[in-house]
Amino acid sequence: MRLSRYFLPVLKETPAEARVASHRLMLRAGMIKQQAAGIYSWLPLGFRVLRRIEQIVCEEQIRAGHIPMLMPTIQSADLWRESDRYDAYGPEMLRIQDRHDRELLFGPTNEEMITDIFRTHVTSYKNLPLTLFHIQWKFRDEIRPRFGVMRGREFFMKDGYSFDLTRKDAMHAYNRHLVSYLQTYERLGLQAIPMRAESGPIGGEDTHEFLVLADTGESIVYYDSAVTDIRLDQRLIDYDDVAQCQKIAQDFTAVYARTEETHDEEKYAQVPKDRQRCARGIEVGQIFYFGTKYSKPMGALVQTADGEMVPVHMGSHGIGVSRLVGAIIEASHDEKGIIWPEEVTPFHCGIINVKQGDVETDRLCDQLHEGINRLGLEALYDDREERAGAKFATADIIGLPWRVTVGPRGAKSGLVELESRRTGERQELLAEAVAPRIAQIYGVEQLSVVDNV
Ligand code: 5CA
Repeated sequence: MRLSRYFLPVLKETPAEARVASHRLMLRAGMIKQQAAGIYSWLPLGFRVLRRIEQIVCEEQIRAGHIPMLMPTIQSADLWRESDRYDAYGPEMLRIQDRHDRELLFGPTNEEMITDIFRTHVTSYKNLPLTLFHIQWKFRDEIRPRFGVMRGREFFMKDGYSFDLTRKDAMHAYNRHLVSYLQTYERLGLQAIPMRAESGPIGGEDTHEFLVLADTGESIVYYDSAVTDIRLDQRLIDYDDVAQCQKIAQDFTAVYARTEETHDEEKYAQVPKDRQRCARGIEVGQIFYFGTKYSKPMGALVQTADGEMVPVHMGSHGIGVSRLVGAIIEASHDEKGIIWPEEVTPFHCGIINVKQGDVETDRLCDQLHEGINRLGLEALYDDREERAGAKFATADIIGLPWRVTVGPRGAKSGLVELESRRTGERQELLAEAVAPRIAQIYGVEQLSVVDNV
């Protein structure tokens, strides 16, 4: 992509309203534009990152055996009356009336709708276990939308709903989600810690939030520092293996880690003093088991092997996809700008032409650009008639992990410079070696799981 033909409205000034790094950098890097409090347009660069995160979240759900679908954003109030949540949800719910005065709402979550789909089509234990998920926009009329996309009113969420015959089976769905979430965050370059939490309006007794530690996080958390040393051995996970998922979930959840709302001073006192930590974190996901809270009142019954009709056991499991964009930036930036992890970067690399108009330099840049494209990778080629300094500043803000700099001196002998945004390490190499090197860094031969759906 040639920057001269792209849409990248980078801001020179730091916007006054942005108080945390991710919000500031997303505005400065031309990723988002606020349209109303907590409501944003995703400009092309931001949209690319959002899509990449969505893709990874989707792939990991499919890997865990969960099935993608799509439900609408607008829901009928009557459905929420069946579960008794229409009034209970309060002012956070955006209520809408259509031209026939029918009551609708912009969905803040989808437990009722998925239960309705389930009761319409599933009647037997033979169809269980089942987990359906979608990745869709939600609206919650938050009293204090802030920090950009981190606490929006309109936000993008992966929400999955599990259906099982028994509580025991439902606990496997819970553990399976816990493990798949750890895997997802790890792929995104984040360490997220599962912490015992409160269930709020979703309901249920068992619930864990996933927190990324960050000074700018909105949640206060207490934990035993040993929890940050536990590692997932990614290659060995078999999501159908009940005992294995349970073991991994237990390894993580047995260590003290709780949000402020569920913090227990007595239990915390048993953690060795030198391992006690109180910190702030960003909640990037939450899993719930709430049994028959929705299936009972809404009549989502299944027949058991004995012919008995019983309400199905349910859980719901959410990942804050748009919030993750902010969380990743909070975890990965420096004073100059964003530093994208390779897994979610909007472009694989940048090409900087330090002397636009110089025949040799232009030609080499064109060659590089095409060579990278040909391997199925995407480069953002800064071909603007701008000073080199301005191009470097833009590159620093938008934070592509790899940058190829092409100048007239090197161009004479076919040499360019490859620089890592994270370490600042530079390496001079022949222009024809660049595309294969970038391909190697990204392991382009890997196939995406979603291609097989
Ligand atoms: N139905 C359940 C799970 S499917 C549910 O709605 N869970 S939730 O309320 O915990 O939301 C799931 C995730 O969405 C949260 O962990 C958080 O990462 C994200 N989220 C929630 N509210 C907002 C918001 N106002 N702005 C951005 N992300 C949000």
